[in-house]
Amino acid sequence: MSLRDKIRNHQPLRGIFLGLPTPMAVEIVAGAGPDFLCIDTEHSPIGPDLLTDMIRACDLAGIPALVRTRSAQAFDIAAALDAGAAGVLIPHVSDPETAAAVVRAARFPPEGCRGAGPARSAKYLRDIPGSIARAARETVVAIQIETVAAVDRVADLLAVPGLDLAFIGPGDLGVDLSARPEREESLETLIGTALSATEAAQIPAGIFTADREASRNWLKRLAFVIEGSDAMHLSEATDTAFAPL
Ligand code: 3PY
Ligand code: MG
Repeated sequence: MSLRDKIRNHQPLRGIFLGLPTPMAVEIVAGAGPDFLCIDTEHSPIGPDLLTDMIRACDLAGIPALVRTRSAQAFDIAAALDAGAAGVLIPHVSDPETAAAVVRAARFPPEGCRGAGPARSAKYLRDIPGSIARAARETVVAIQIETVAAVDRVADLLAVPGLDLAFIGPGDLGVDLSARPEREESLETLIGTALSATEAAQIPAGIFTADREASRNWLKRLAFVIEGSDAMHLSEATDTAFAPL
């Protein structure tokens, strides 16, 4: 079953962000058995060449690769999907116009205007019709709700056709909230507002969390969690292993 179908079926999914710029990180983290991996090009030095090799490593491990794009720009979305990603996670989508542009960039006609070409996803020109049909069935389009503006317009955002997942970024949402002294709600209240809207709109929701216990709790309400990153787990493991004797 494709990752998109699992998301649609609300099958509980746990993934990890990958920011270490090497396919070796994919191989190491894949060994832990995540349901998907999310290669993070927003907060890492992973460029297009390396991105392709890291997606290849995910394919070899049999684990679907999402790519968190550097931006909501069409060329960043096309680069990830052409390289063979199962889907894209777009950071900082705060208005319906941007969400609609993301869907247009990620989907082939008639839903969007993604360009067809001799990419890895199209087996280098050998299978353009097949790749278009596969994309229509399987490409995951996910947006991050991680600004106060996004929560304020969350119902409008989620009304944009073609979205598969709304992913809450508590880190950036908290940073944005703390820069707005006029706003009296807590971070938890904002997250609650966003999640209630996803439930009302019947759009699957996910969230980032740094630790296992929080993840266990979120999975009682949501079916999609990204639990830390490779660098985060490496630092924690190293701190524990190298604690003073
Ligand atoms: C955030 O918390 O801001 C994130 O982007 C996590 O994915
Ligand atoms: Mg963020």
